[in-house]
Amino acid sequence: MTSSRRRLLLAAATTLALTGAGAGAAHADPPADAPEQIENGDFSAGVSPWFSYGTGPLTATDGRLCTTVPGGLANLWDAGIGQDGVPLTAGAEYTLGFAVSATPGTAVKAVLQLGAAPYTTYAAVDATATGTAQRVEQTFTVPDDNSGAQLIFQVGGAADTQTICLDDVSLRGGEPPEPYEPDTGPRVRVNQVGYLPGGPKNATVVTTAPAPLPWQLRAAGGAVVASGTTTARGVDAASGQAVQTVDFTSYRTPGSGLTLTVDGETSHPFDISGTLYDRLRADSLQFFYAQRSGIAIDGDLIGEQYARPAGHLGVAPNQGDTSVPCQPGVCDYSLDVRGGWYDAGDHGKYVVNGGIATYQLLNTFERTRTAATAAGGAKLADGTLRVPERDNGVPDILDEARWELEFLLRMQVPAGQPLAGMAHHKIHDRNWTGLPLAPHQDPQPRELHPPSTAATLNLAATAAQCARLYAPYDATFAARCATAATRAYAAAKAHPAVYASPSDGTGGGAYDDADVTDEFYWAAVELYLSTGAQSYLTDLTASPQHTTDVFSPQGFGWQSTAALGRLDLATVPNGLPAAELTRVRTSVTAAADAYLAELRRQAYGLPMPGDASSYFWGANSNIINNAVVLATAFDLTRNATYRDGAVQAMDYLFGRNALNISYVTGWGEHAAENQHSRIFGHQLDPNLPHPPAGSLAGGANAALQDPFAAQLLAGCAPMFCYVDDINSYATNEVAINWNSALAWIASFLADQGNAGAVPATTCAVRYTTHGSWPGGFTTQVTVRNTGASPVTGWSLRWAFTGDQKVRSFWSAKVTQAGATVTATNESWNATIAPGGTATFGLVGATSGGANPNPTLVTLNGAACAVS
Ligand code: 9MR
Ligand code: 9MR
Repeated sequence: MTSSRRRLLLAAATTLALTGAGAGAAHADPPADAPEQIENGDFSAGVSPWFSYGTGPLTATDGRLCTTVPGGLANLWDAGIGQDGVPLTAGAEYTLGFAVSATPGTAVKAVLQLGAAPYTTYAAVDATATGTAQRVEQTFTVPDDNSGAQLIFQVGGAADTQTICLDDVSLRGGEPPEPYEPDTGPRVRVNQVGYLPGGPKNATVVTTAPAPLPWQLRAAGGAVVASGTTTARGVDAASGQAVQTVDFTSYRTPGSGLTLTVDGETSHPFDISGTLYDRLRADSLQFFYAQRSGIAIDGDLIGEQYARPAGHLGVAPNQGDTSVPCQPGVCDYSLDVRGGWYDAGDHGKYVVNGGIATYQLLNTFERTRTAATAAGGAKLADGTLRVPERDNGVPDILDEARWELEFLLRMQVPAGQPLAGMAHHKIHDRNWTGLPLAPHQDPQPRELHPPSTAATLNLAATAAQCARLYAPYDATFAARCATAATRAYAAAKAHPAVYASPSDGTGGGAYDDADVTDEFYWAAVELYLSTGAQSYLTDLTASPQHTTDVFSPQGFGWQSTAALGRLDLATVPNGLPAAELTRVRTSVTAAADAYLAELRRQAYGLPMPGDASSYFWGANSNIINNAVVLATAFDLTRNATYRDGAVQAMDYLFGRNALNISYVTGWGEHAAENQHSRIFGHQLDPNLPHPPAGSLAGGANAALQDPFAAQLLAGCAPMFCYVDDINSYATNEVAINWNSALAWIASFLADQGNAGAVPATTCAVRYTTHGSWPGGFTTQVTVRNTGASPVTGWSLRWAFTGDQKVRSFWSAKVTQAGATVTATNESWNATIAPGGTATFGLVGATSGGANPNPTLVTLNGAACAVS
C-alpha cells in the first residue's frame, strides 16, 4: 500500500445523508467478511472495467482514477464514472465506500441503479468533494435482485471545470460472486487450425468414461471418413481432467471443415492441408511492424484499423524518445533511443527482451541457409512481408529485425562516459499508464535505466549476428554492428556482474537477471560464429554453460539464453573440431528426445511437464521454444520423428488444451483476442482493434500475478490458469519475445509442406577451401551422384555465413544473391552418372571473419551429404 493511500484510509469517514427510493436504513457495522462486488476498485489494474460519459479521458495513476469534467453542465447526471455488472441481492446488507476529491470542488452522488431506463435507484450516497480526498462509507440494504446493476458516480452540474479523482471504491456485502466457469465448448479438443497430411494427428477428449470409446472423423459434408478407438489416459495433472486421446495420423487426405466426434461430442472444425501454416509466417512477423516505435504505422500495409501516428518521437504529449535522460543519479547525459519495438502491452523498450526477440527473427532467417526444408529462403525473401521497406533488395525479415537492432545500438553507453560500451538495461515511462493508450498519446516522462551486464551481452550477441547476416546487403551497417558487438563484449568482461535491480519495476518491467553466465556463453558463440576468432572460441569453450544441459524441461527464454548459443553452435557452420561439434549437436538431439518423451507423457500432447511450476508467465513461448529445439533436431538429423514432435507441439497452442482455445489471434475457430495491450484495446474501446492476426498470448500461468486473474482464477489447475481478458497481463499479454518464438516455428511449419516422408539423400558433396589469404580464398567443390539414376543438368546451392563474394569460377557458372551461391553445370559436365562426379572451383573475396564450409548444399533442391 502506498503511503498516500494509507493516509486516505486513515482519514475520518464522513457520514452523509442517505437518499433515494428504496434505500434501506443506515447501519453502523459493515458485514464481517462480506464479499467484494466491485472489480478493480483500487485501480491497480488500470482503468478497466470503469467507464465514463460526459468527462475527459479516464486515467489511472498511483492507484487513483482521475478525469476532468467540463463546467456548466445542467445536471449532476450529465457526467458520470461507473461500472456495470454489479450483482445485488434483495434484502442483503451492503457497505459502499470510496474516497473522492475534486478541484476546485463540487457535489458528487454515488448511485446504485438499474443500468438502463428507467434507471431505478437502489441506493444513493451524496458527498461534497473538495481538493482533499475524503473517505465516504455507508451501509444499507437493497430492495431488488439485479445480477447486473450499475454503480455510477454522478459528477456533472458544477459551474467550473473540475478535476475529479476516485480511490478505493468498494461495495462489500451480498452473496459471494458466482464462481467463474470458463466456456470450454465441445469436450473433443483438436488443433483448430488443422493437421499436415503426412503429420501426426492427435486429439484429447474430456470424459469420465473409464474404457476406450469409439471415434469418428467426418468430412465437412458429414460423411465418416475414418474411425477408431480412443486410448484411456486417466487424470491429466496439468488440467485435472479425466481424458482420453485419439490418434488419427493414418488419415492423410486433405480437406477442410473436418470434425472429430467422440462420446457424443463433436470438435471444432479443422483442416488437413499442406498449406495450413503458409500465412502464419507473415502474420506472426507482422506483429512486429504493428509494435514499432518511432514510425507512423501505415494502414495501407496492414489494415486501416492499425494505422496510427508515430509514437515517442519527441512530439507532445510524448516526452521522448529522441533525447532521453537517465533516472536521477544514474547518468548525466541523454540518448536518442528512438525506434525499436514496444516490448508488449506496455510502451517500454528493454534491451534484454529485445535481444532474444531479435535473435529469433535473425535465426528464422539464418535457418534458411542450413535447413534442407527451407528452400534457400525464398519464402522469406524481399517482398514477402507487409513492411514499409519491402522491395528494397533486402529480405523483409531482416528489415524488421533491423528496426530493433538500430534501437539496441542506440542503447550503448557512448565513449567517454562511465561504463562506456555497456548497454542501458531499458527505457520506459516513469510511471505506469492506464489502458488503452496509443503510443503517441503517452504523456509520461521517459527515462534510461542503469546499464547492466545482461543487456550489454544481449547487445553483443545480436550485434554479432547482425555483423554476419547483413554483410551481403549493407556492409556499412554490418561493420557498425561488428564494432558495437566487440565493444559490448569487452565492456561486459570488464563489468561482469552489474545486475538490473529486481525492484526496478515502476512504469516498466524489471527484466532482472542475476546469472549472466548464459548471456556470456551466448555472446561468445555469436562472436565466434561471425569472426572465427580464437579468443571467443576459448571463452565459449571455457564457459560452464558449454558442457551443461542448457535445455530445461521448461524451455529457454529471455532469462535463460544459453540455449540460443548452443542451437547456433549446432546449426551455423563453424570451425569447431569435429568431435566437439558432434557433442554439441548430440546435446540438441538428446534434449529433443527428452521433449518427445514429455510430449508422450502429456495427455494434451505438449512438450512441457504438467506441474504448476511449469506453467509460468509467458509459458506459451517456452512451449514453442521446446518445439524449436525439436524442429532444430529435425533440421540437423532429418529424422522425421523430431519434425512430427515439433508439429504436434503446436496442437496445444491452436486449441488442443483444457480451455479449447487457440492462443493465436485469428487462427482457429475460437482464439484469444483480448490480449493485454495499450494499443490493441478493443475490449475497452470498440473503436480500437483487437491484436492483429498472428498475435500470441502469454498463456496459462499458475502464479496468477495480476489482480484480475488472481481474483477470477484462484485455485485453477495449471492449464486452466488463463483468461482472455485485457486486464490479465500475467496470463494474456502480447510480447515480442513470445511472437518471435511463434515466427520461428511458423516459418518451420510452413516449410514442411505435407510433412511427407523425408527423401533419401542421393548426392554427396566435398567442399574444400584449399587456400586462404587476407582478403580472399579459393574453394573446390566435388559433387557425387550417390543415387541410382543419372543426373542430367545440375544446380548446386549453398550459402556463405558472412560477407564472402564469389569473384571468379571455373567448370560451372556461379552466381550469387545475398549470401546464397548457385553453381550450374557447363554443357560438357551436365550429366553425372550414378557413382560419377562433377568438380568445379571458385575464388572468393572476404573482408575477414569466419569462412567455414557450408553444412547444407542442395543438388537441384535436394540436400546432399556434405563433408
Ligand atoms: O501493462 C503492464 C504490463 O505490460 C506488465 O507486464 C505488467 C507487469 O509489469 O504491468 C502492467 O501494468 C500494470 C501495473 O503493473 C500495475 N498497475 C496497472 C498496470 C496496467 O494494468
Ligand atoms: O515475460 C516476463 C516474465 O518472464 C516475468 O515473469 C514478468 C514479471 O517480471 O515480466 C514479463 O515481462 C513483461 C515485462 O516485465 C513488461 N512488459 C511486458 C512483459 C510481458 O508480460
